[in-house]
Amino acid sequence: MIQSNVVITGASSGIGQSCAEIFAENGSDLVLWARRTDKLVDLAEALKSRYGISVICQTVDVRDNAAVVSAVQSLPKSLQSPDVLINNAGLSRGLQPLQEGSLQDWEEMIDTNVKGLLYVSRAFLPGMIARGKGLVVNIASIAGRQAYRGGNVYSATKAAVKMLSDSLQIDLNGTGVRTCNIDPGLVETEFSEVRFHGDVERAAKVYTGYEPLVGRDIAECVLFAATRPAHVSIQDILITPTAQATPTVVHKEV
Ligand code: NDP
Ligand code: 8X3
Repeated sequence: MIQSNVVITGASSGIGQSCAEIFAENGSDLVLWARRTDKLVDLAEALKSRYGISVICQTVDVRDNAAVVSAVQSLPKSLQSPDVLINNAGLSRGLQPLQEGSLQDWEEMIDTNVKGLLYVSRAFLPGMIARGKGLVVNIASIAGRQAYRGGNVYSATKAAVKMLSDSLQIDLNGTGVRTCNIDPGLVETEFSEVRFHGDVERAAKVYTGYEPLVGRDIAECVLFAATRPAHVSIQDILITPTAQATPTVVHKEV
């Protein structure tokens, strides 16, 4: 059991939901953010009754800095400087070559994955630094390490996340606040359904012919980083399915 409070962005599905579950199992109190309030509330009710923890749900679009700041300010003081902040909210849209890309898709990815992560970090970090402890986890991606066909803007946002994680290592050095960057490969979540604008069949094909990661695999990495002793910093994790070597080299049984 760990005594901590944990803020998770993008907790309404996938990796964020798994993080909520694993920290709840370990006795942490939670602050859950996403846009889909109904999903957050259902998850919160289940976790509260199963584990007796406290959960605050906040409907926040991380692209809206005013909403981010106001959500943080409305939290009880102790939760404004959490033990763990998980910057997980993010998405990809489309897989077209750059020359055919949709500006709307690009803006949504950049505003969420990069600017949203910055807004959330800017709002929570001063409190965490004042406490002199805490962990920021940034969920980046293998896509930020290597380009693949059609990944262009999504990959660029995740390379930006990785660079922001590296920058935080330096900016937070000496403050007691740690940073962990996690680069997952293929994880079966709502990710591909969102990427393909609701095309469920196309999304399902991304995860067939091999055993993909599940949200829990990533949540276990986050929990591991969060439960190291204070002198240990897990800076960087690359985690893929065993069948995946690079973003595009994936061994599939057909
Ligand atoms: P999901 O689509 O299942 O979850 C994405 C989460 O982000 C949802 O809870 C969604 O909630 C939230 N979200 C999206 N946009 C916003 C927004 N503007 N404001 C607040 N919340 C938002 O996908 P994953 O769980 O897979 O994705 C989680 C993270 O992991 C993302 O950053 C993704 O890029 C990254 N990742 C995923 C991989 C994969 O293969 N699945 C691999 C590598 C990285 P709601 O819609 O309710 O707002
Ligand atoms: C998600 C993994 O390879 O589909 O970040 O881009 S990938």
